[in-house]
Amino acid sequence: MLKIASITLTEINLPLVHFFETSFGRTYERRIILVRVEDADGGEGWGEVTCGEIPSYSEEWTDSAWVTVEKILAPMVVGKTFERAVDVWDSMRQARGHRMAKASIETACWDLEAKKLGIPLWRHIGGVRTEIECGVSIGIQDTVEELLTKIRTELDAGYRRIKIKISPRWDYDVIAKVRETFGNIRLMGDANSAYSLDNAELFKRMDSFELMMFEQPLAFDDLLCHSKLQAQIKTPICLDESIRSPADALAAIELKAGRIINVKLGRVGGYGQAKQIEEICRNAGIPVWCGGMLESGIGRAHNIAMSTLAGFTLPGDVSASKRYWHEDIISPEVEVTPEGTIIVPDGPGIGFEVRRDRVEKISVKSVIVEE
Ligand code: OSB
Ligand code: MG
Repeated sequence: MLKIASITLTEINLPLVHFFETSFGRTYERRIILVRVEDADGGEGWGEVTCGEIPSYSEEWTDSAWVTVEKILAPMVVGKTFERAVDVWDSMRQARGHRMAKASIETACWDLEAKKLGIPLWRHIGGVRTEIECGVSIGIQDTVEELLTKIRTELDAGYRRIKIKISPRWDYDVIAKVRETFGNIRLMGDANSAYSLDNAELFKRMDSFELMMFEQPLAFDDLLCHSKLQAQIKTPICLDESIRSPADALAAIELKAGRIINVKLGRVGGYGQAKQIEEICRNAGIPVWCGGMLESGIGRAHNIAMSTLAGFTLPGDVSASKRYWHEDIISPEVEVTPEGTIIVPDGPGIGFEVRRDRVEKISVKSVIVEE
């Protein structure tokens, strides 16, 4: 049983070790909202809003999420008693959308619940593995040479698959060069909706690269077009932005809009929704994997937990803290083995300690919502 006494929001600013460029643009510094839930017994749980700094990947962004959590969602949860963390989702049903904002509270409540039970979160959500496979997502670079150097570094570190971002000015020739340089590595491309069905011929030509998948080639709200493209190409399409709910997953599967799904805790609204999507996909024979949103250690810890669910059979965008930050906000930092895996921590809850001193140092504002 959880009685939520308060929810604290803290915005931290964290510069990335290296800028991250997608078809939407470049990010140099993250503005991340951390959420701490405290219950009546003084127990705590941590979550993170995974939205970006501008509403390009989704409608949510840092400042919109802040007011949504503070003014709308936290008041729906604070002061309430929940039988189980999975019930928290329902208490926010009056608010439509804003799934990343909702997930920050929901995932924090799961961490709180697992800590109260004294068990690791990954076990609590029903995870089945103690080690997860890691891949990396590499942004668009200034030159192809820089991209090749980065890929070399990540392969040497042991990562099990390489994802590169693609866009109309960074696609066929770049992939050709990567294939020519590294041969038959496990490689995929993420377009973040940069193309339209008019580009079908290009995708047919890119079938020859035998990529593991093309991630989200077309518009975020257009399953029908993805199904038309998938019917014309051999390479599996993986949906990211398009899948926000279990209903979206069911529709995508029925429409044959893709053959793989990337699950992000924030995008779908937390563990309750993610577990439903994982089950739908597992029953339909659709592999899923854990996507990333350049999270701080808190969001990353949640991604590690989610990746232990049975349906997560492909390497995720879950990589070491040091690829993103000079210094993370959790202890220990997330490390990847030379075999390209993360050993899932066995402590209670997310299994990493939040460094409160460091969070305070990089905090730009904080607010507490209580009864
Ligand atoms: O599309 O998967 C994406 C980062 C921000 C927004 C969207 C995406 C990404 C990534 C990075 O690909 C994944 C990561 O390393 O966290
Ligand atoms: Mg993506």
